[in-house]
Amino acid sequence: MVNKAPKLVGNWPGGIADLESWLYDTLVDSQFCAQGRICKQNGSWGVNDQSKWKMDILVESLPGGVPQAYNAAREKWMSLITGDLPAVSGSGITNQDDCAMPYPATIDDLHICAVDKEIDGLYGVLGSAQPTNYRSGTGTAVTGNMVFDIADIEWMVNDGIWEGVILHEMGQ
Ligand SMILES: [Ca+2]
Repeated sequence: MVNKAPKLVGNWPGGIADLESWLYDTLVDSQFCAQGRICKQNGSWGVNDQSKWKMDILVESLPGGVPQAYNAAREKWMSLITGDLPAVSGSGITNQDDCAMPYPATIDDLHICAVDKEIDGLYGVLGSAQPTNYRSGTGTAVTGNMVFDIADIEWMVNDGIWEGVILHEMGQ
């Protein structure tokens, strides 16, 4: 959980605007989506790529959300994490996350569901994130769930900290 904290801005070497230059996988529309939401996923979602550590994301935004920022944060994490982990069968995971899309058949290497919700209005709580499933043995995260307060997204975008906050929460 994060509260409004200007110090978040300075936590990311290179600056938040530089994140756009990391992008190499665009977002596409998801097949399943709750009414009134904008649902996106990375183009390589569900693909088993053993050449690198990969994060798959579902972003289920409300109007006013900024799904592209999640992809920028995702690719920043992918650039920071080296190696590869064993893929995990998504059908073996029984606890559902907050997303309308089900898990992919293959999770390689980490699957994150990010949704916008009404939480507590402007400021206060901005969002929260937690791992929801782990690999047996190594204990590395397989799935995670992120929630952001739709009331806070506009000012975070305007202040230039939105991507930084997502990055911070993905690291939880
Ligand atoms: Ca809030």
